[in-house]
Order: sequence, then structure tokens, then C-alpha cells
Amino acid sequence: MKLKITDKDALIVVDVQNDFMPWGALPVPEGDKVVEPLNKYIKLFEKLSNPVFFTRDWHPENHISFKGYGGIWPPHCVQDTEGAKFHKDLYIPLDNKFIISKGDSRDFDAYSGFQGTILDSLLKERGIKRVFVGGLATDYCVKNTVLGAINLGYEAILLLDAIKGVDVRPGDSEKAIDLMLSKGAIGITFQEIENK
Ligand code: VGL
Ligand code: ZN
Repeated sequence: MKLKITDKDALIVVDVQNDFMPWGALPVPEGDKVVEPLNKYIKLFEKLSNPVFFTRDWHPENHISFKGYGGIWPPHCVQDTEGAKFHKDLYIPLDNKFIISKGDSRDFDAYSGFQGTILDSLLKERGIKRVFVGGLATDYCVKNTVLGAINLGYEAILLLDAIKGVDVRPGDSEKAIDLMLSKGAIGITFQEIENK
């Protein structure tokens, strides 16, 4: 498929944080492999003056999603720790970029970048109709961000060359991709973009 980026498009980079790297607290296998392809998308959106949104998991240290506090996950992405920082090589534009923190109150978790955030209103006030989504993890926060976008009326483009999954159960990421596509997301790779 060929596809052209217009002024109604935004990029959402999901949770490219140290704790989701293979050496982190909640490792995503090959999680570091999304950085290079994502940087290509980020630089393209920057060049075209389109906005780039970076979501981050941003938990208090006693967060409900953590083992010992009612959840299933090892503690990860605790606010203001090294593990919560973006991967050091992730390219962050100086202008027209937004950091969206989620899961930041103790009693609520958020797999979607839209949950408990102002992401929807930031997109709407900029006239964004379509979002390009990549990052970590395919089977949790990428999935829920894509489905959230679709439910809110956006078109969703899934960046197949810039996502990696946790796969707690083998096949989870494949199933997540199938689900996103069945709900209307369109899967692309960088080479399919016309105006790059
Ligand atoms: C995520 C599990 C727990 C994610 C966040 O970013 O996909 N997964 N918290
Ligand atoms: Zn989390």
C-alpha cells in the first residue's frame, strides 16, 4: 500500500522506556530494536512539521499494577527513575512534541495512552484525524492505544516495523496485531510512505 502523510496525521510513540528494554525490569524481547525504525518515523514527522506524541508509563512506587500491590507486573517505570527514562538513543524533537504520562496515580492503570490523559484533546485541537502508532509493547500498550484511537474515531496506522511485544503467552503479539487489524487499523512499513 502507498500512503501519504498529510497535516491531519500525528505520530504516537508508545513507551520506549528503559524498563521495557531487554535489560530492564519488565523486559520486552528485542524491545531495543524499535528505536532505529521509530527514529526514522520521528524525523520524517518532524521534517513535515507534524506533531509527535511520546507516551510513557509513569508509575508511583506502590502502583496497583505491581506484584505485592494487587497487580501482575514486576515494579517498572517508577516516576523519576532511570528505568522510566526513554531509551537514550530515542530521537526527541525540540519542537512540536508532547510527552504523555500515564498510569501515574496509584489506584489506576492505563495501557492506553488515551486513558486518564489529555492526548485526545491535544489531537483534536490540532485537527488530527489519523494516528501512526509504534513502540512497546505490541500486546499491551500499543494494542490498547490503537484500539482506543479507533474507538475515539481516529484512523489508526500500525507501524509493523516499529513494534515489539512481551508475549507472556507465546502468540500474544500476533493475536494483538490480528485484533487491531480486524478493528480497522492499517498495518504499514516505512517504505510504504510516499512523501519520505
Ligand atoms: C506495559 C505492561 C505494564 C506497556 C506497561 O507499555 O505495554 N505493559 N505496563
Ligand atoms: Zn505499567
